[in-house]
Amino acid sequence: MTLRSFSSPAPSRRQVLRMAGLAGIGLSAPAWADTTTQFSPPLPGGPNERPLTTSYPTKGAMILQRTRPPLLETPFEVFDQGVFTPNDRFFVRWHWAVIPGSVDAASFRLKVHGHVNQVLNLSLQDVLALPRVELAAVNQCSGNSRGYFQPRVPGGEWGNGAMGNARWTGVRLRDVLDRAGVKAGAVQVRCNGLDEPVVPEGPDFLKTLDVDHARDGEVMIAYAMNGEQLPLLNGFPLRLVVPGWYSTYWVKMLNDIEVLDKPDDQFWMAKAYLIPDTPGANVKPGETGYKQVPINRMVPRSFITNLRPGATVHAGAQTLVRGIAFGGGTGVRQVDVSADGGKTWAPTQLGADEGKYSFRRWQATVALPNAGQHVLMVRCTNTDGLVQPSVPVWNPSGFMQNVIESTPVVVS
Ligand SMILES: Nc1nc2c(c(=O)[nH]1)N[C@H]1C(S)=C(S)[C@@H](COP(=O)(O)O)O[C@H]1N2
Ligand SMILES: [Mo]
Repeated sequence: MTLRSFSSPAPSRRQVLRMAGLAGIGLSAPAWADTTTQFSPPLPGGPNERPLTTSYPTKGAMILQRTRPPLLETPFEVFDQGVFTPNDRFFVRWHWAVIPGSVDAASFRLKVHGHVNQVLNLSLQDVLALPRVELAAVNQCSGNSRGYFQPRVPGGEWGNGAMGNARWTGVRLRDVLDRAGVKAGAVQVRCNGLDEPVVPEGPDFLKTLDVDHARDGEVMIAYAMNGEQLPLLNGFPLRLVVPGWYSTYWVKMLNDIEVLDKPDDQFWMAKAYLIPDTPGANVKPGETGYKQVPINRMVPRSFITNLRPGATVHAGAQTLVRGIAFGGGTGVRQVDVSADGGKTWAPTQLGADEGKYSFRRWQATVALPNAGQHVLMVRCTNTDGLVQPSVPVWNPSGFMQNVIESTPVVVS
């Protein structure tokens, strides 16, 4: 467990006002003319070109996946720069396009209601006054890498950049629930944000955790990432952080928490974000009749970040290979590399441990004595002993991909 309480004073009134000011930016749809001329690498089923955009507020160059609602992917080279993903390059994903263009920090309220002793209407000051906790955790979309699924599946066709790692600061969800007083018989906790469906019949985006999970002391309501307020597009002023779980549960612009006395049966829990209840969430294309469960904990992944597919390296030299790994629902035990297409593996050296839910850097040197085509591979084993599969994951929603990545290189 890496949660550490802080005794430093709560942010000053000036800081809170600055939060309000910075959030007052508009969310205009980007003009296509603003996209730069750089493109991200093609996906197997297309498109061959995904433009970079710089026209979203508080964001640097991002791969434009969709404009309404905004889906922005982190260009992969960003992951080579450090273990934390900068806020201005952190990916963005929303389900509905009605997203407030500004949030007033002074009048914002977080409501806690339902199966509780006392309804709460907390101001940001009230939230900031609760014990402060900090935790590094990977935020990864369930559909990260969906664009590589073959056969192709519908959905946001992400490359590998629908993930990011940040140091989150906030308060325990448990502490907020305890202030309201959860009544006996409560079973789940449902979270809602300020965004809304574009049509009245559309199901509002709501996500729900079991009450024991919500009260585990790790699930937090974050008001800062990497030491700064949340960018509006990443959920200003408050978002849920559910360490080790896919980011569909990490509700942004969180303003409503409802304690339920029966299991949530609304669309986003009962119909969407279900995975096959099979090992690794795998099924065969066309297969039917399997049981489904809500997606939950992440699985281990690892990536080479300093060599792009097709990179040229010098024959005979010791080649530095480095990257990132994460254990998913738990920490990284080991990261191995292979320079012979997976026949033999060698351990890598792990970087600083930022906590079990964080990215972990790794590096190794590999000898590539012979000229020609080679395939480098990297494989993470987590502290539960779970290891990445050598065969790609497949399911009709394109969730939970974590195949061992292959990076072809040319030795010359
Ligand atoms: N309010 C709200 N929160 C949300 C969503 C949403 O549509 N609305 N999408 C979820 C999904 S599926 C993802 S992948 C993450 C993305 O978080 P990010 O945009 O901060 O990277 O937000 C989650 N939280
Ligand atoms: Mo997602």
